[in-house]
Amino acid sequence: MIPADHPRYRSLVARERLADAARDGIASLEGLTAHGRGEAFDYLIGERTTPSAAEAEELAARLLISARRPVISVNGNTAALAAPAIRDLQEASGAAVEVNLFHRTDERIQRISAYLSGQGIVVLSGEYERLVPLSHGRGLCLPEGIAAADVVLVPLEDGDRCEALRRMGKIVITIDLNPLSRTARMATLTIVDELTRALPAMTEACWSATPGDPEEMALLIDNTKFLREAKEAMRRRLTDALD
Ligand code: PTJ
Repeated sequence: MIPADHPRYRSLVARERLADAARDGIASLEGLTAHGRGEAFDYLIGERTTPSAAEAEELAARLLISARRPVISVNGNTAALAAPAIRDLQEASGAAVEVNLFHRTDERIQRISAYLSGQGIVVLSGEYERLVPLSHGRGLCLPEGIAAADVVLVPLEDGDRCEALRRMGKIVITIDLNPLSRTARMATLTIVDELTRALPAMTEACWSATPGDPEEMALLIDNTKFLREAKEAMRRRLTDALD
């Protein structure tokens, strides 16, 4: 039992949730280490949403509500940490939700889909096909889901798939606390913020955003600006810590 007045309460609860999800076969064991990397970068950015990330979240919301076929790709960590927030974002954006895993087994796909459905999320189902040009499990996706999407949100992603989706002509939005990662550099738009802060901010923005042409919006996005601002925020925190 984690005491609510513990100074690291939020972080301890997230860890406990992920550990439980790993025991239940939802999160992968590798997902636990990926979370640790995310926490380290969150420390560096001050465990807050920077103004630059807030701007990226608004842009992402606008892309999602403007898309012809928006899809949210959900992996084990995202399901474990943020199922209610995914449900709210699905409602606000009208996006389809596809379970898509790096450490892929049919059993995990089933377990995560059942868990998300139980949380009120409408989850795509069907026969996965190798429609993303990648040799590992992430090449498999749903013809009516990621394969047909024009805008894909891929939180906590791996760089290869992000790059492959871009090569397929899709607009790719990621949420990744590491602004140096390949994913962060390959995406059309990177939100450098913690998943459970970013998703509710996007949902709120969806309700008030005005739709436009996603292709035109994407052309105007300067993702390197968002990455530079995140790195600058981290550098400032480290510099201040030296004083
Ligand atoms: O469930 P699976 O099998 O699909 O596997 C999921 C993981 C996350 C294990 C898989 O996609 C993976 O290995 O991802 P990476 O390559 O470790 O990338 C995850 C990125 O997300 C890293 O750059 C982390 O810093 C970042 N990250 C981790 N936790 C969070 C995060 N970013 C935002 N919020 C978080 N909570």
